[in-house]
Amino acid sequence: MNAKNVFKQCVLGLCGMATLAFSPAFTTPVLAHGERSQEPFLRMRTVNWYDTKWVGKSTPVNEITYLKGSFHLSEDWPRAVVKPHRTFLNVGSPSSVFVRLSSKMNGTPMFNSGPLEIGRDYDYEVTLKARLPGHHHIHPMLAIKEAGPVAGPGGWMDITGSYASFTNPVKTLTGETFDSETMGSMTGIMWHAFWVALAIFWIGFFWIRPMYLIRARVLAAYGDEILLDPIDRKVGTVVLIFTLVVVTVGYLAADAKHPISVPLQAGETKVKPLPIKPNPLVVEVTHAEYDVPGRALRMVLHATNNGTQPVSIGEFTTAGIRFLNKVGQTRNLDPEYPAELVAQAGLTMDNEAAIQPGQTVDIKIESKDVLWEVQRLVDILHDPDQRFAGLLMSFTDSGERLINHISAPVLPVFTRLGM
Ligand SMILES: [Cu+2]
Repeated sequence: MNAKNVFKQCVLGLCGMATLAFSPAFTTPVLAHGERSQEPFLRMRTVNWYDTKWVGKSTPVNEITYLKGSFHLSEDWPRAVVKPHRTFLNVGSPSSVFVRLSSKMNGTPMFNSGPLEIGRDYDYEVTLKARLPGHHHIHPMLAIKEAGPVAGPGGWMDITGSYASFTNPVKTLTGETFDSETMGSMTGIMWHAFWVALAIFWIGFFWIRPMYLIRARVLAAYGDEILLDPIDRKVGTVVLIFTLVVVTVGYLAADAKHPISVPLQAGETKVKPLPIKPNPLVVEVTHAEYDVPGRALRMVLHATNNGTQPVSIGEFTTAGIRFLNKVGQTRNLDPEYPAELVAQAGLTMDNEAAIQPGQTVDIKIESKDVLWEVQRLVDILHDPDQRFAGLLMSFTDSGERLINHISAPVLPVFTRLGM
């Protein structure tokens, strides 16, 4: 059995253990991996994901698939969260079930991190190569420096086949081809084993001459002077010199073997946001409240249609969760979107009529569903600034989709008021 096979057997063994450890969790149908515990102000008021597509519900090992969609960076970005000065587009998955071959934002490669603009929109596409077979919950994810990763909506993607047949050949700029799955793994294992052995020797040496507890008591009673044994000093000096020599020789050897290397994350990606589309619909939230027993966010929208066509509201989406009415269902709902994140008839309005050109209306709109509780978005009511944000999607008669970012403070209410 060669090094390559040893490494693959280790990966399979670890995955097997992980599957066994987590298998009881998969007895419930829509269990994911903890995204609901992310604070709702982060999920609703930073990255507003939309049009997420998990391309290829089932992909054989070694085949390519995609995760794509769009997001808007909320104008209501919380004061407590660091602004997106440095961000990195990633995929949230249970371990490296896919290899991310490339990620692009508005067509720009995103192998480096870079700044993004609040209030603007971005399209993204991540190219994934299937690696570990299974039924996996996959999220788009935007890592924001000093704020953490913000996960988008999760959808299931299956990988079929066998990991044993997985290869990931990479051609370097110097013309060499190697399998990145196994390249350098024995070197990594060797260095881990070496440092573990050195650490065991170091701890073991002080362990047997006398035990820690005895040393601690001597230290407390008489100070450290009488603990300094000449042999301790000698061994300490030898280990220090040995470590420095090993690190230096190791560095020089690696540098001689691979003289041309490109440090990752040395640069910065500058992505242009999508152009701002003219939006004839102006929307402002003049009042918002969350009905706790009714599980409904109720808003009063002050909307003006400055366009030439009637506009119908069809969807309110926040944190990847979608509240739709009939208009939204027919005009905007991709049937592949995870059903557990959609409130099919979750959006109602006191006036369903389209907003006519030149008209200004005050609409009472309600997004009502148990998803507010299930997805733990109701926790905004425990925040010091009780606010929500999300995207309101409306449609003109000619089929154009208008997206308005809306946000407002939310008042909790416990009885249904006459809204
Ligand atoms: Cu998940």
